[in-house]
Amino acid sequence: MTDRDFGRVRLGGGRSLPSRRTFLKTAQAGAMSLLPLQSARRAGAQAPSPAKADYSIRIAPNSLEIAPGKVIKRTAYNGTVPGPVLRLKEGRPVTIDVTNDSGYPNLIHWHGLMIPSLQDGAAEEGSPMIEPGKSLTYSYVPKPSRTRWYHSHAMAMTGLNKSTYSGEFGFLIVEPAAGYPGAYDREVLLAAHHWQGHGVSLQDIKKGPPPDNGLEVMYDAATLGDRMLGARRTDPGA
Ligand SMILES: [Cu+2]
Repeated sequence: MTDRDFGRVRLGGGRSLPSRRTFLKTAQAGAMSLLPLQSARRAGAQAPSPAKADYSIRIAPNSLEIAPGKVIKRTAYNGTVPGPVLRLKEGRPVTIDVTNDSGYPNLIHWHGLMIPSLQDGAAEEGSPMIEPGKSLTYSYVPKPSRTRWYHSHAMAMTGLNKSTYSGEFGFLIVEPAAGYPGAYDREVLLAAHHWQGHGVSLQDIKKGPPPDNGLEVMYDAATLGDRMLGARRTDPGA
């Protein structure tokens, strides 16, 4: 990790977590930068609005009919599961606004990227949580290239109707700086997912005392894309 890799996390409500690099710059500027800010505040001036992010993601609940009469509740990114495809370029800085309307503390993890901990979207690595109703801007330089995914890193624990259980994930593609190394005709992105998980003990699903009493998760439905697997086709002649 180098200084160049440090980005900045902006929290909704004007709070800011400066990176080491930003902090050093601010410290060097010293009182020179503080004075105009205080003057502006006294005058009631508004802080300049931050530049528009490259991507915006809103985490919010919605529902989807995955088969006739079969409606699932989910928590989607911009209303869809998987969320919007994020197609980034290796080495090109990106900013992503995330608004948390999921109803619980949340954050997004950018899976498999070598980026600073503050931007990584994993609380156990030091990334900040986004409280309900708040926003945060992630800013980092994506690397290395590969097809990956981004997903909630909120701990669902026994709440099997939140976080990745409820559909908070999407494709994260980091294109190589030098272009694609291979040739293909078409790119198809398919996401499989299980829905409506509920915990069952092995005693519930096996006859007799099980070798252990671990808690298993069972699901009511599975989808490929937006379609439920095993749903009866309704078109005539099927
Ligand atoms: Cu991950």
